[in-house]
Amino acid sequence: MGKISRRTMLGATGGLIAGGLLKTQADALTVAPETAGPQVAQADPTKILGAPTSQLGERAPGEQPRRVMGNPAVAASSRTPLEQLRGIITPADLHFERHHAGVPAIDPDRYELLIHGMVDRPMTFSLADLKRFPAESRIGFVECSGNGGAAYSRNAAQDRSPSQIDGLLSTSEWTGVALSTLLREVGLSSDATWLLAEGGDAAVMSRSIPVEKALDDAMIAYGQNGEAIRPAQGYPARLHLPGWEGNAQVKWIRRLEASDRPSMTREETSKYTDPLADGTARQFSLVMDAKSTITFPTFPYQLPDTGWWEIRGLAWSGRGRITRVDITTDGGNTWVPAQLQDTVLSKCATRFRHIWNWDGDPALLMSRATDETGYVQPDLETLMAARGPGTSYHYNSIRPWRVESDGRVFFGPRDGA
Ligand SMILES: Nc1nc2c(c(=O)[nH]1)N[C@H]1C(S)=C(S)[C@@H](COP(=O)(O)O)O[C@H]1N2
Ligand SMILES: [Mo]
Repeated sequence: MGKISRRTMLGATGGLIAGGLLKTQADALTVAPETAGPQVAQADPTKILGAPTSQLGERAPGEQPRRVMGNPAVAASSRTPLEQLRGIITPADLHFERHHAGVPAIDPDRYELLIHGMVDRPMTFSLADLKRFPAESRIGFVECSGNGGAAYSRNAAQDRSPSQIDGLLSTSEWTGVALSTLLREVGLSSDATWLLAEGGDAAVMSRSIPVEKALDDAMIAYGQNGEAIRPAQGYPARLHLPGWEGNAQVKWIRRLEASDRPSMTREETSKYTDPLADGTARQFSLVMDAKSTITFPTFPYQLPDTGWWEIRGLAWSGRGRITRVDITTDGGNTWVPAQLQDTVLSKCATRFRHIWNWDGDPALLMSRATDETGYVQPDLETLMAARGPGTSYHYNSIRPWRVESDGRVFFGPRDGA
């Protein structure tokens, strides 16, 4: 890095004025580009007037993160590029998508949410009605309970990035009306114990939600990161259930029916149940267990150099706050606490960091999350012993990332294979 002296600084500024580059306001206007948008990078940006203001901002030309997806024609999901993001918030246009029958186009003026069943006053709410109630905002993650399936194997593919493994996870600030507010409005019966939540898409996605959760922190959300919720996230309104599996957070929500039993829909009988090692299956495993993954350094990155590197990652739990994340750089022989980035929120992605001096030897990096209930993220063997080999949901085992001596990073504990 070259040294900057006060003299050269003054010289640069002096040159701009002495060269008479911008003499008048009119000159300034002629050099200003007509529209905003990606600008050709200038060798010396101090020598030319910058782009004017615009109505809609754009990303820098060299910063164009994209959702990770397979064949776009048939893909029913796209993943958040976790390793390309900073902090905890997912930009709305990079929020992962999972839909079972496409993204419906819903006219916000004709949208209605019906709440009926075991209530005193069945009612429909327009979008304007929903917005008129006292609003609340909370930052929380949504994670598909199928997230991480690629890691649930002793022979998992090694050329996988964090987003390819765990990219069905995103965090937004959700704004809407507390579901408890709407249930008070309709006079929910004290005998009601479940709500059937139904979406207005071609899948007519339907899930049974315990009233306890509905009255606790459930929200009918119409806002995402400060603007209207995106079509892929459920425009004009979705059910947000902080910390619970993505599937139950019904998008494009059009109906809630109060009942004294679960409806046993397809999504909670044939799907979204977890086979267990003893041959039975568990149902309504709605809470997301604590989980974490390193997002740097990870595949496909290659560390160019030995020395100091900051290990970075995300941890989250559906039960509350993350209280600690431990890091190992020697394959689990020693664990040390990572630094958690303030502010740590309940049922929200939490950023962790750990400074590491890489000596050039092969290293096995892992992170292990603990939440405020004392729950500790299990390793793969422990999880497999509980769940058995069958395909399932809720794959939250510790993610190992292997650094080879040439600096390349791969998923999984073993090399070669
Ligand atoms: N109506 C409806 N709601 C739905 C779905 C759907 O297909 N239709 N998919 C569910 C699944 S499986 C997940 S993981 C989350 C994904 O939410 P997102 O696309 O906003 O990330 O929405 C859930 N809500
Ligand atoms: Mo999902």
